[in-house]
Amino acid sequence: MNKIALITGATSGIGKATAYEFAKHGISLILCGRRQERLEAIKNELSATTKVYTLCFDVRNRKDVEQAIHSLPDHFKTIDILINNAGNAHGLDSIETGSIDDWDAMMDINVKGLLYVSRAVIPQMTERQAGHIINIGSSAGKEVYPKGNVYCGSKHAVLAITEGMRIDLNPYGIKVGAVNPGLVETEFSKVRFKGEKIADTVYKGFEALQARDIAEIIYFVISRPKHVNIADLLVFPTAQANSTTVKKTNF
Ligand code: NDP
Ligand code: 8X3
Repeated sequence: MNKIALITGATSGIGKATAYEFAKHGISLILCGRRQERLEAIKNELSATTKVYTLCFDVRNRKDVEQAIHSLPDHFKTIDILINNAGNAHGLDSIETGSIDDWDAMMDINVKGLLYVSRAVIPQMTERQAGHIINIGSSAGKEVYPKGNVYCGSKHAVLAITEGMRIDLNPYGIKVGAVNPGLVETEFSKVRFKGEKIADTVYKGFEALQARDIAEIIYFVISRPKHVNIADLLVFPTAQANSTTVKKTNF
């Protein structure tokens, strides 16, 4: 596929798996994240398969986002596909004891970071009247679970923003949609629980989704014919029925 995709959060989990999946299909890649050494390692691996450019920045920093996108060389400036994936949960606490730093991180990264990147990338799409944006939401954007409060709020916001983008970008023929996974075994819980032991138990006792499952779905979404836009997609592991119902065996 002769296209260029920009993926945020490409150093780990769903974003990294999407980079490998897209590379298989010959899509040129702009890979973003804060961990430069990981970006370099992925670039080294994938450069044999496709063209790769890396951008190291924190999506929370509006100036850095703008500078990074504007610094792209001419042959990477035409971004056909934007995967807004960077994000995490920080903490799992009841609202009355929640950490305000965690709340700031989730709103700044999952919501404002997604907006900063989108605002920097969209104008070249509207100019060309072409493009495809996929926002990685979550089952947490459809259903609130105990102690999920602010993370769920950030993902509900991602879904509202996705709908707003689809309406506003409709005159330009730009596709916009959300992919909303349930439990995916990535570094997500290590980040949420700040390296505490409980993170190791989250995906135990059932077969969780893997990052490559979501990457394959994202490739399916971006490879539909021009007239087909998958607007919203919810995917659970078979063992999961909703945010609070997961069939687990003892472990
Ligand atoms: P990972 O922790 O494995 O990956 C998160 C990615 O986001 C990393 O590449 C990280 O890169 C990047 N990132 C985090 N903070 C920032 C920041 N401030 N600036 C730039 N990049 C940042 O988790 P997942 O792959 O699971 O998460 C990817 C997305 O999927 C998130 O939006 C998450 O909410 C969503 N999701 C995850 C689910 C799950 O169960 N795992 C389920 C549903 C949705 P770096 O640290 O290098 O900056
Ligand atoms: C990640 C899924 O259920 O851990 O968005 O919040 S969950």
